[in-house]
Amino acid sequence: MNATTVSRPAVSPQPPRRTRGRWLLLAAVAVVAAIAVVLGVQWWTTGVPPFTGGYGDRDILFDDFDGPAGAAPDRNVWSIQTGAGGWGNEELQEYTEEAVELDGEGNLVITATVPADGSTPTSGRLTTHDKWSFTYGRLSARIQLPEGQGLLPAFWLLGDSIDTVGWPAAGEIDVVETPNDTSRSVHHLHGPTGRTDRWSINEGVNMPAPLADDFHVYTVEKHPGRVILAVDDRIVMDVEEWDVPLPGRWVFDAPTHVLFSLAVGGVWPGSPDATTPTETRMVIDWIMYLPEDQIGDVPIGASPPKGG
Ligand SMILES: [Ca+2]
Repeated sequence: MNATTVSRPAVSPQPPRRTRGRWLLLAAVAVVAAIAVVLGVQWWTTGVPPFTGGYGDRDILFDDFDGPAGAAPDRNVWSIQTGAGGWGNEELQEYTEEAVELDGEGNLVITATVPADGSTPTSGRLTTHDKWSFTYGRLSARIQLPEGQGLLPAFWLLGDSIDTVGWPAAGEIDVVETPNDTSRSVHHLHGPTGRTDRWSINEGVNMPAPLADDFHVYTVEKHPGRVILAVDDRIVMDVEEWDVPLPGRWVFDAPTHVLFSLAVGGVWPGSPDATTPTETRMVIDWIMYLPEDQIGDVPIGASPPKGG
């Protein structure tokens, strides 16, 4: 063996200053990129824009729908959605601005008009999307539902991520729907299975009297891994994350916004017929949100304290 002396270049214990600066810059860029990716993924999957802290949850939403007859509901909270085209369910109506208005007596009214001559029905749909949403807590609305062949009134929630991940990945909670008649209330949760498929949990509950006869309080409560629905003080659905059929995913621990709609026709209720009234009204007296920590002893289905 030949003992050779390998001459190595002198290695300084620290990289030269310029190299170190470059590494620091690279590291900083990597950290910023990682944060951007995390925030972007969060925005994409939950619909919550970064740095907003998840709008909604800390705010009490209460709308008594006071205002002059014919006025639109508060534009800071509500957007009226318009248009025809079936809305994904082959619905017949065209949603118009005029179909959604305050009645001057403290109610928000959606009017469905089904012309006897068979021309296009008109109706209304409104949402809090991009204006108000909540992740956890209790949301209630006092509503007098309409009924009639081909009518589908609904109080429902969609995940705020609907614009990015689409349906059913964003999740849908149907607090109450009553296709055609109101002797029975129908309730659904819809979520994603795989990339495009959906899971559904459905409940139909017979009512002692038609819901259309009077106002009732419809409630959704969202807690981590749990959704509860109620008609007045009666719990009609109580679903936990574990109840979702595998490989379905639970997507409700994320912000959801509110929709009220009165659809006409379509794949579920079927078309209106000669028995359908020319004009029907879905009347909403109030909507109220309580954050989780303020539910306390307030019984489910309770009305808000009046006055003020
Ligand atoms: Ca009211």
